[in-house]
Amino acid sequence: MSDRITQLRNDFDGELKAVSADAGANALRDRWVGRKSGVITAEMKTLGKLSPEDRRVAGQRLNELKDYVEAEIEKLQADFAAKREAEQLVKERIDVTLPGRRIEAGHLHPITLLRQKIEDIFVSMGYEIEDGPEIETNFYNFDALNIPANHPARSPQDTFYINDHLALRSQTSTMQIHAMQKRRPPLRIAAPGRVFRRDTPDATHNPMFYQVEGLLIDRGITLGDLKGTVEEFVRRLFGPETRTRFRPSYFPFVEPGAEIDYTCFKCNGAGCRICKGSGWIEMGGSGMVHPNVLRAVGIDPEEFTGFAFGLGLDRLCALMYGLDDIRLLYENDVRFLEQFR
Ligand code: FA5
Repeated sequence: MSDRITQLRNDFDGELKAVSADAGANALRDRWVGRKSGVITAEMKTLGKLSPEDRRVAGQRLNELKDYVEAEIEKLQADFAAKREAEQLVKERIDVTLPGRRIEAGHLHPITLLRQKIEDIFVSMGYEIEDGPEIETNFYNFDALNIPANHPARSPQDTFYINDHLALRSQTSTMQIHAMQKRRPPLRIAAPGRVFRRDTPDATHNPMFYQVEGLLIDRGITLGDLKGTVEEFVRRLFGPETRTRFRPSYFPFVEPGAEIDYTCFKCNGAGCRICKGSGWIEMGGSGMVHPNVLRAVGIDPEEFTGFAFGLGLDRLCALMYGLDDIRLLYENDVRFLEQFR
């Protein structure tokens, strides 16, 4: 029996050496000390055939062998676990000296940047910034602005109607009426916002675009004040060299009315691709507020006069950044927008 137990231990040692993974260690334990069919368990069962003295000695040695087998397998499994952990540490090692990954922060849209710049200029000139509804009644869209019943601007071909009485505003001039209803003159407001027209989209037209309205009402305001204010605004936006010119034009809500041009910021008036060789760029409309508009909001045109102007932000933005199509501003292509961070 003694030789047999020595042989068993040698066999176990041989098998132990051949195990190379956790699963192998578990199988080895089942094979040697498994309760049902383990080699040592089976050997224990044969002890009954021995004499009492041999049984005691052999039993003791088999128990020692069992303890040995269990301890060796446990040691092997602990080795495997340590090896696994060491490998994992190498795999997951972090080089803390590497530079971090840059987090992409959001940024403002070019139209928003321009709008903020324009708002800052108006505030520095003593204007208050106003906001107002994008859906308006016919009173704000047309009647109060002295737009006659047969005017083409009222036609469904030009304006987005919601029903007979409501439409999307087609110009920020509607804000003049809200501002004058809210407060009494003297008043100075600038109102940037979105406007909507049934224009066919092309490089310089979009059905939704931005305007900013300026309005000043006080006693004794003249066309000279309008010109001085617009000239100062344009100089603050484009630099001290920029000049403006006024071309007579018609808008129902002003009298007289004028279109505003300014010297091209690119060529300074010499003529270039941006201003199509003319040296001038059109910025928007303006004029002295029509007496009928003042009357519509209960202001006496004999006592107060004022001027208003409305500028298109999209074309301004396109010109400033050298864009050849204003629709780029609304396509939400991040490759385009990322250039403005
Ligand atoms: C007006 O909208 C007047 N409310 C301006 C005004 C205000 C006159 C106060 C007098 C007193 P106009 O329709 O010309 O005017 O538009 C002004 C500017 O809006 C244009 O110069 C242009 O820059 C811009 N604009 C007009 N239509 C579009 C469009 N479809 N897409 C992009 N910009 C446009």
